Amino acid sequence: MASAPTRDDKFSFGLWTVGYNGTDPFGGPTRKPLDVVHVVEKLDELGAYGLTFHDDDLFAFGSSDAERQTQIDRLKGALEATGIIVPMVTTNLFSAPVFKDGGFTSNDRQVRRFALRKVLRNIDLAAELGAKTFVMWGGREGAEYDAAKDIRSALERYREAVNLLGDYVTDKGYDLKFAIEPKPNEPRGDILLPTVGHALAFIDSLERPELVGLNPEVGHEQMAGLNFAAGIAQALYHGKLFHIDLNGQRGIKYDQDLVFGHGDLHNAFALVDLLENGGPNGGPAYEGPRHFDYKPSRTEDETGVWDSAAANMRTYLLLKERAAAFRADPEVQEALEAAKVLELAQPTLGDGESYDDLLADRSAFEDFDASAYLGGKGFGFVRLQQLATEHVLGAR
Ligand SMILES: [Mn+2]
Repeated sequence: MASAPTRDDKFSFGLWTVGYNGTDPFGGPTRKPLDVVHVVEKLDELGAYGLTFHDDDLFAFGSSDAERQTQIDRLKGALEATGIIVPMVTTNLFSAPVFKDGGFTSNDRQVRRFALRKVLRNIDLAAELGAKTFVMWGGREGAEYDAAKDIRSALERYREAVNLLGDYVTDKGYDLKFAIEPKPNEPRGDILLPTVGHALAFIDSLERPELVGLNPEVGHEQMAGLNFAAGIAQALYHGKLFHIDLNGQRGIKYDQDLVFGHGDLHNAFALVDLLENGGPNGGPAYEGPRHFDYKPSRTEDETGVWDSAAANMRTYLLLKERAAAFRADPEVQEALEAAKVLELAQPTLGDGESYDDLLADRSAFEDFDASAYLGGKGFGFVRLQQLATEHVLGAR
């Protein structure tokens, strides 16, 4: 049952994930801080290939240049010693008090200028470390009160910021793309670009849309009651799945950041099936990092931290194995055929057919027996879903 993870699986973890000390709004830390060198060594031991981080995860907000450089050098040493890479870097524009009304979209113009400088500095570091993706999660870009934020101005400032960053990486010649991470709420009452769909429309308005894609997170879409696998399918459809945050969430509530698969397991199965088997020739539809953005529960000690890190990867690989078995099952193939799943790929109009041709086609309307659908012509979608369930449970 599923082999151990290897570098080829492209599993990566945020430094803030395994490094989460258990603090929540109702209680302080339950674990001591983890050193970055130790984290890199443990992730290497567990079979991951990448580490990601916010600037403030590596060196505390307000660090001197010397303190910052010491931490960067320590990280570089650990990367060199292990072969772990940094596929993605992101900037913390949410923890420090200065960002209490956001970074790029704070009502305070001086804060917006400071936020841009913080990000530009971190983009230089991302490029220096060879990261290919720069994630932007605007957790504080939002509001609690409708009168307090002019949403159209806020979106225009967001756009101004991302356009500037696009100019910067282009002028510097950096091989770096941006990935916007939507989230509906928390910490703000309402966050700008709350879902995959909102972010896709925003990206279309940018001066360099080709540089900007998405970093959707399982729990964030599910907090809005949305189907994550379906959102990922649309991101892929628009060529905008630049990165992905895998975790678990149980319904519409606070952001749980559970282990991948410890929430909606059916949707996690559909997601892995899509990522691994949804490509044009049945192969992977997505080639980037399988990045885990989860939080080890505050009930766990350090053993529990590494057990949960390993659980993310193992669950992903088990689902990948189950998805392959699902696709290979002749009964599934027959059920897919009966459900006309493949027929949806066939254009509705014939080659070169016009609306005049359609209007002239009596079989499409006058002679079409729509009444046959009452009591007949079922699709068998439930049978198909049960086959999927049986594969998830290892019963087939
Ligand atoms: Mn989350």
